[in-house]
Formats: sequence, structure tokens, C-alpha cells
Amino acid sequence: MTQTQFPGIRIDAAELRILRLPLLTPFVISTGTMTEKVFPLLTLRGEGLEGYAEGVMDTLPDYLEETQAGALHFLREAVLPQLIGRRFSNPAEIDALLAPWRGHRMAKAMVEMAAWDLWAKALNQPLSALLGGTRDAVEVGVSLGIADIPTTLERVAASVEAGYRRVKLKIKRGHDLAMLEAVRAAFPKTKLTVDANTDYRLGDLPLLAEMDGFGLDYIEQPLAFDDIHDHAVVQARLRTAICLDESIRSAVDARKALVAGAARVINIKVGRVGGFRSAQAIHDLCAAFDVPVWCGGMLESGIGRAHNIHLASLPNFSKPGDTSSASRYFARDITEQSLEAKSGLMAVPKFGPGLGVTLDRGFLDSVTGAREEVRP
Ligand code: OSB
Ligand code: MG
Repeated sequence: MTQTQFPGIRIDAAELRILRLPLLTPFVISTGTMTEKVFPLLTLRGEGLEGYAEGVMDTLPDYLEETQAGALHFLREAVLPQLIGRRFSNPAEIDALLAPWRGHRMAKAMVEMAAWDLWAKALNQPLSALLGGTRDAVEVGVSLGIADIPTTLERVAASVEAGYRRVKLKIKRGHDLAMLEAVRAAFPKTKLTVDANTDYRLGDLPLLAEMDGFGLDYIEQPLAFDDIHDHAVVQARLRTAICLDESIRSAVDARKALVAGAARVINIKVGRVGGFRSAQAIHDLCAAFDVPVWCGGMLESGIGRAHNIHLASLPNFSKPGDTSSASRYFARDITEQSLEAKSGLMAVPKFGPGLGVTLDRGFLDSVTGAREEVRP
């Protein structure tokens, strides 16, 4: 079937759920501790198919400003009633529908990503093929939460043993240089990065400069979530690359950061930047600047994890991502397939078209806290 013959997809219905999955290990970062993953799951129905996406916003504005309550309100009251009953022939039309509303990139991403899944299923193609992916498996590392030094050393050892391609260590003020010294001494050759989740200030520049001594691949998001300028000041004084995460929500943000020299690496989270089209635009822009990108994560379930892996199959995802094995996070996942890395490689899931994973409906119902059908 050629594109011009494609009749489009009519969206018949939308369902929102709030899910709660206990985490096997509490995840500690500079902004707080997570003991369970609570997240919204959107299902779009049309043409007898279902498209899925999960939201990466927290219940409270911990990582960025968006919250689940705000996202549900926006989706329920504004976006989904407009979408239901409409026909779309490609995801760009969904982007155009969402564009007039300000911000809410995580909520918009849910709609855009579920539409991509539905579209790929209607075309009977893997999502990665439609996104422009060029590989069947992606290199992955782990993101290790903040813990005492002996625990951190054990976790690094287990990750290296499992074949992960790099280890990202969460840091915060007061939990940085001594920890790095211990890890580097025990693992002189391991590819290491750190992620501060915004805990430092410009005045910490001397301390950040000391990190140049540890041979890190990059320092992720040392400064404020809404800053680009001060990261450029820091980058100019460091040998180590700065990688931006929270600061980049769009291709416009990425352009500003790249032109300013605020980052030499960018972490793309499709759920943070408003969806796949935005993620592709950031990916392409970074390639033009010769800046590598990698795919971040937000402790996603099998649905968000699958979305991330499809995205990471694009060519400029040239550094290992955070999409490690689902079994590191959850005793049981909501997908019938558990997404597991082997020797630091995560296969692009192709158990079916689109996202390539299927829901374990019984288990899904058992972890659903609230469920609603959205009406036009
Ligand atoms: O900064 O990348 C981050 C988790 C929650 C909030 C922010 C971040 C993270 C991670 C987890 O690093 C990555 C993952 O294992 O999914
Ligand atoms: Mg980060």
C-alpha cells in the first residue's frame, strides 16, 4: 500500500489509566527517592487497533514542572475530546493539532507516541522502521541511584559483569568526588558518567572542574533545569563534555544549547520533548552539529521502554542509553514480553508491528489505580 492510498486512521476512543508498579530497589537521585513507579498510560483505539504510550511526568513537579494531575486534566478536557472521531493519515497531523497549546510536552508526547504506535500498526511496520531506525539492537548502560560507597561499588561490579556498556552514577552535592575516586580506583577502564539532576550552581565550578580528573564520558545536567547559559559557562571551563537532559524540551532548546556551546552531548527522552517528531528533530540537529545523542529513561514500564528502544535505533544515538533490563526495575512488567538486555545490547522489540510488545491485560488491571474512558 503506498502512502497516498492510505485511508488514514479514525480514532474511535481513548482510555487513561494510572498505574502503580513497585520498584525492586528504591531509586535515589538528587531531587528525591522513588519507591514505586506511578504513571499514566494512554490507549488510543481505531481501525480495530490500539496504540499505547506512557507519560513520564511525576505525580509532583520533581523532575520538571509537569504533573500527572495537570496532564490528565489537559488530556481529558482539551486534547482527547478533539482527537476522538477524527481521522489522521500521519503523526505530523497529530503534532499540528497539539501545537497551539503551551508547554505540556510530556502530556503531548503521550498522545503523539500512542498515535505513532497506532499508525505503525495500521501500516503493519515496526515503529523503528517508520522512525528511520538503522539497527536491530541498541547499546545500553545502567543508571545507578545514589547509595553509600560500598553499595555503589557492588552495583557497578554487577553492571560491568552483566555486560552493560557504561555506568551512570547519580551524584549530588556532598556525594560526588569521594564516591568517584572509589569507583574509578576499582574500575579504571569502565566507561563512567555522572548525572546531577540539577543539584549544582555556577559557584560549584571549581568542584565540577575536579571531575575532569576521572575520565568521565560526560557530566549530565549539573545546573538548573531551566538553564542553558550557565551550562555554557561551565562547559567552556571543563575538558569533560556536559550532557543536557532536563534543559532540552524541544529542538529550539537544543539549537540554543548547541550554538551557545552549553553541551557536547544531549540526552533525548522522547517522553520529555513532546514525542517522536520532536525527538527526531533534536537527533537530526545534533547530527548536523556533530554532537552525539543517547536515549535517556524514566524507569518506564515495558510500554515506555519499547518506545525508547525503537527511538534509540536511529543512527546518531551513538552513545549507550539508559534502557537497561526491565527486570532491574520490576518483579513483573505490564507487557507480556520482558525487555532484557544481553551483553549490553537491547533488541528492538518486534513481537508484532508498532511498539512490538503486547499488554498483559490481567496484570495491567491488577496494577491499575484509576481508569477512565474519555468521551468526545
Ligand atoms: O535524569 O535521567 C534522569 C530517572 C528519573 C528521573 C530522572 C532520571 C532518571 C534516570 C533513570 O536516570 C534512567 C532509567 O533507568 O530509566
Ligand atoms: Mg538525567
